[in-house]
Amino acid sequence: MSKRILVINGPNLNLLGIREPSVYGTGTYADLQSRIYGWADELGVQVEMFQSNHEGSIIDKIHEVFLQDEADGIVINPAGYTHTSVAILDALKAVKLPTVEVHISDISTREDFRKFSYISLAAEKTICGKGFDGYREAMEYLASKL
Ligand code: CA2
Repeated sequence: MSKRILVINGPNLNLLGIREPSVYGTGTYADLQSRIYGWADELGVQVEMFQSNHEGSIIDKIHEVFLQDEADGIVINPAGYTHTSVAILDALKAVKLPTVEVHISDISTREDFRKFSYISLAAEKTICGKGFDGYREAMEYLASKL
């Protein structure tokens, strides 16, 4: 059976392409979805995409795929929760699914408050500053590892 990857995008990423194109590019969330589904076909993996603006919904989704055995690995861009959420970190540590963290921008060269990521403490790998292609790199990593 082909491997199953859950791609989670956090708050405000549904607005991609609408504001801040100099930071996040001009592609919309729908563009990101179609690229990710295309990469999944190329890599021979199944992908589910989930976006939420709510911390608890993201935690519930992580629990759900673990408890119902619906994913073999997780790609997550926690957006603003990257820098605040011990609760998402705890959820990822609890389920122990191989996780890759992705950021469209390079958080290491932006404001100081973006330099620390709670999520990195649970992620096997963090990919920053590669735009949408960072998601592909994360999917390739999980596809070759799983
Ligand atoms: O670079 C990334 O992918 C981030 O995770 C994006 C988050 C930011 O809080 C992180 O520090 C880095 C913000 C996503 C907000 O997305 C927007 C989309 C359109 C317009 C405005 C914001």
